[in-house]
This record gives sequence, structure tokens and C-alpha cells, in this order.
Amino acid sequence: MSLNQVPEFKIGIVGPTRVGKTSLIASILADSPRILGGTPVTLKPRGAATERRVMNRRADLDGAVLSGKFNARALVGTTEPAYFQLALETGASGAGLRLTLLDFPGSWLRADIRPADQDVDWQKCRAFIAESSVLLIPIDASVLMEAAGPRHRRAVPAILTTPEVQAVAEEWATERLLRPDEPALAILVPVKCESYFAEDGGMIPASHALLDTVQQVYESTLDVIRSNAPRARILYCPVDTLGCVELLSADWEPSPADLGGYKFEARFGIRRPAKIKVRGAEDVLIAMCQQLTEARQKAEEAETAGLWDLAEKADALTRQKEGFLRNIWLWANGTKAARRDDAGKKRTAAEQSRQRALLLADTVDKLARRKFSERARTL
Ligand SMILES: Nc1nc2c(ncn2[C@@H]2O[C@H](COP(=O)(O)OP(=O)(O)OP(=O)(O)O)[C@@H](O)[C@H]2O)c(=O)[nH]1
Ligand SMILES: [Mg+2]
Repeated sequence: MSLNQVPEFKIGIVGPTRVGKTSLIASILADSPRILGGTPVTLKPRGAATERRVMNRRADLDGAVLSGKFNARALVGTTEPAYFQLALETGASGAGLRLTLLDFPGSWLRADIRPADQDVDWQKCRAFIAESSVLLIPIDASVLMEAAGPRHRRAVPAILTTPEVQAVAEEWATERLLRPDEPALAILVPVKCESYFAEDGGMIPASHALLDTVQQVYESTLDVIRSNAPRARILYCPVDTLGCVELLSADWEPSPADLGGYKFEARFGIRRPAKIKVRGAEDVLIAMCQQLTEARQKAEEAETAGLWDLAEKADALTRQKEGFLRNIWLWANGTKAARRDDAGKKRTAAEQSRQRALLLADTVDKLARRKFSERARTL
């Protein structure tokens, strides 16, 4: 194992087709220059494939806004699993932290419509999600909030595939039992909620009702996470991936062939100025930085106190699976070495990269100390 290896942190995301998984990933990245403005750190796509995916999604989103009106089918869905490789770093060093998000076609969650020849790929996605230290669960707020009567409400779990989401969350939480030293973070992320927040200029402010409904509909998912991973942190962070839209109509079309008996479609109109304004992505990033900081501090303290032979533990983990702990050790050790050598102030390339490691760790710490927005909650 080389210290020059760049530590990688995996972030899993689970939700049905058309919920907004790809948009959420793209919007975290799109808003990062604002969030990280004034810090020496950037969040960037790593490699051409991710860059292309992000740019395509942004062009799609910009086009949807320019067109004036859109529905969930306005943007093309994901057709195969895609790894979004991101780098959190200082300068164009290629070092720093690697964040990998796995995006997949949400329709694969449903066994009855998943093509049989995609089963192997789906198993790989599930394994990645289970290994991830962060689990993002995007939730379609318009389905929850526009279900007007008992018949609509009865269709909600089928439309949001809550049993399938819960099964994936349970696998993730159960895997945490096998990794008790690793910090774990699950974030419920309502999307398409621009109309429900007064601070967004929403026409039907209902932020409390949204929180209550999310907790009610996802209660058993929260329960399986809590019972299998009692130390996992669970947050609620609504995100607007577009911001400049308003719900125009919500249609529940009877559809006996569909589980739940209804098809749901929300239509959105564009608010002036027609400019995308991401909201809430900062909370997700702050939560991730808190997790990184906490884990690195624990690793450094344990090593300093001689309580925990990090090198030995990390080696053992390398032999097994690439784990969060090993990555934290790599990062903690890199920043510790940087601190040790700080006094020397040699003007070498190695010294510069050490300085960058320190700067990154300090910036992540600072981001971790930022306040969450009013919307975010600990559940
Ligand atoms: N109003 C609004 N629409 C959103 C938001 N997030 C996503 N959408 C829309 O929801 C639709 C689906 O978004 P995607 O990101 O493609 O959904 P996905 O979960 O990746 O879907 P699959 O790739 O099919 O699994 C698109 O038309 C998005 O513009 C949001 O925060 N607000
Ligand atoms: Mg997608």
C-alpha cells in the first residue's frame, strides 16, 4: 500500500426512476463553486467520462428551464450504471480526496421490470451501495405532498418504491454492523420541493407537512437503519436541483395495470428570473465534511494514543476489502505527516503536496463547522 494512493470515499444513492438521482449529483457539483467560494478547495469531475456526464446533465437542465415548462420526462433517464468520480482538492494537483458516487437506472429497483440480463450489474450496484459510508435517499416531494385523498396515498409506496428503497437501506445498515469503527451517514433528500418552502418563494409553503410526511412514509426505512446501524447519523436535507420552478399541476391518472393503481405526473413552470438556483446541496456537503473530519480526528487520536495500530488495521483491511477505515487512515496519515514536516518549510514538490494535504484537511474541518440551513434536520 502506498501513501501516495488517493483515498476514495464511496457515496451510494438509491431511489426510483425519475426521482432525481442524476440531477441531485449534478446539482451538488454545479453548486460547489458557490459553496466552496472563498476556500482554497474545489470539487471537480475527475476524468472525461464524469465531466461529460455532468455537462450533459447541465445542458439538459438549462434546456428544460429555457423551454419554460417541463415534467419528469423532460430529461432522459439513466440507462446504465455510471460512476461519478469527483475530486475534492486544492489546486490542480490530482491529489486530495476522491468521492465516487454510483448512479444507476432507478427502474432496476423493481424486480418485475429489471431486465434479467442486468441482474449481475444490479448486484454490483448493491454491493457498492452497501460498502458506501454515505447513503443518499432522494425522495419525490411532489408525490408525497400532492396525494390528496386515501386512494392517492395508497399508491404512494408503489410510486416511490419505498419497499425496494427500504431493502437497499437495510443492506447498507446491516453492512455497518460489520464495520463498527466506521462513521455512517444516511441522508433523506426530498427533491422537487421548490413550491413547499416559503424562502424559495413557494406558492404553497408546507415545510412542516413535508417533514412529517417524509417521516411517516419512510418510518419503517428509518427503523431498519436505526435497528441495524444504531450509530449511523440520519439527516433530512431537502434539495432544490432547479430552484426556479413552481408546481403547476399534479395529475393522478388511474392505471389499473400499475401497482398502486395510479400514474403520477407533476408539471412545473419556470419562475422568473429563469435561472437555476440550487438550494440545500450545501447541507449535504457539510454533512459529508463532518463525517470526514470526525473520522480523521478519531483515526489521528487513536494512533497518537497508541490505542490502535492503524497501519496494521489498514493493512488487514487492504487484504480484505477497500474500506472507509483504510481510506481514513491514508488521509489521516498524510495530513499527520504534513503537520510533522510543516516546520521544515522546504520548497520542494513533496513539500507543496504536503501543504496541500494540510490545506484540504483544514478546509474540510472549516466546512464541517458551517451551520446547516433552516431546512435540514437530524432525524
Ligand atoms: N422541480 C424539480 N424537478 C426535479 C428536481 N430534481 C429532479 N427533477 C426532475 O425530475 C426528472 C428526473 O430527474 P433525474 O435526475 O433524471 O431522475 P433519476 O432519478 O436520475 O431517474 P433515472 O435515471 O430514470 O433513474 C427530471 O425531469 C428533473 O428535471 C427538483 O429538485 N425539482
Ligand atoms: Mg438518472
